[in-house]
Amino acid sequence: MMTTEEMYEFDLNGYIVYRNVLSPEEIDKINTIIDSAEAGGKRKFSFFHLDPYFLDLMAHPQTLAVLKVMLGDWLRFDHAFGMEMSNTSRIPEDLHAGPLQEQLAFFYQWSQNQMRNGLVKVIYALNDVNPGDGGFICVPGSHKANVKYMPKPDFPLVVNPTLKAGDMLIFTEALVHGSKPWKAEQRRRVLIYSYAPGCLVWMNNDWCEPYRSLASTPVQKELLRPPHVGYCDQNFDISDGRFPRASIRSSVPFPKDEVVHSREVEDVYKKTRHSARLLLNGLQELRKLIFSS
Ligand SMILES: O=C(O)CCC(=O)C(=O)O
Repeated sequence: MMTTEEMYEFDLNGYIVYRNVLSPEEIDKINTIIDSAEAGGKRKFSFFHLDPYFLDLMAHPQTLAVLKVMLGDWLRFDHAFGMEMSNTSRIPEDLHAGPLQEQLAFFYQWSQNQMRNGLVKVIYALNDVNPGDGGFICVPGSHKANVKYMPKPDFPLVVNPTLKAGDMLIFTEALVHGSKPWKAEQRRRVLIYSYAPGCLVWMNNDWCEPYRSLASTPVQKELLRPPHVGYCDQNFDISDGRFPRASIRSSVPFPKDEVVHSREVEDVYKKTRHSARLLLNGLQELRKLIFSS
């Protein structure tokens, strides 16, 4: 969930910081995995395949509770990558994204007393970001901009949020954002997870395919499902020729366990209905035999 103050802040700025989401032990663990696989060292790097822990992090309960407010009950995971910068990296300053970009995958809207987002990104900071260090920058409020204009990174309204290692920054891709070269002695390393409403995909969904079989919890499985309107899944049955009912999966998937329950109930219901049909057919055959003899 998000408090009213948090919603107000996110609505005003287009991003929000949650403090101390990852413990020092978790940060050590992440860095050890990345270092031992020699996966870091690049401006953008892949890490998701390195350890099942990264699937657990995808389904972090505190993060999901916030994302449910931003993306609705059927949210899905889209893709993830890491970023690393040192003060010798040659990283061009950049600002990009903004409202209604990327074939409308980036949007922010508030209607019917509810926040609605397209793609949303979660940045886990693995080191402190002090004022002026560089890294993530954005133009607060630009997710609601009405004038088509892409400011330069030295635009006076650009901010470079300060973070502590373990903090989580969530932003809507409708926000104009980007990077500034890194100035601090200590290198910058972040993990970035992207999420979307259930029916929206940004990254080609083949990206998620290798991880589906590795998902170890119902919530992880739900997050990795291909994009579609949440309740319309493969259980959608039109074999009886009737117009499909959109209530086949009526309960929302997570973070509660109810989806497992509803799927099990649905499976039992289908099997029972099938057996009942077979029994009925058998009885009719029997009846024919009795009355024709
Ligand atoms: O954190 C950064 O340096 C920039 C991240 C970014 O631009 C993005 O994920 O689209």
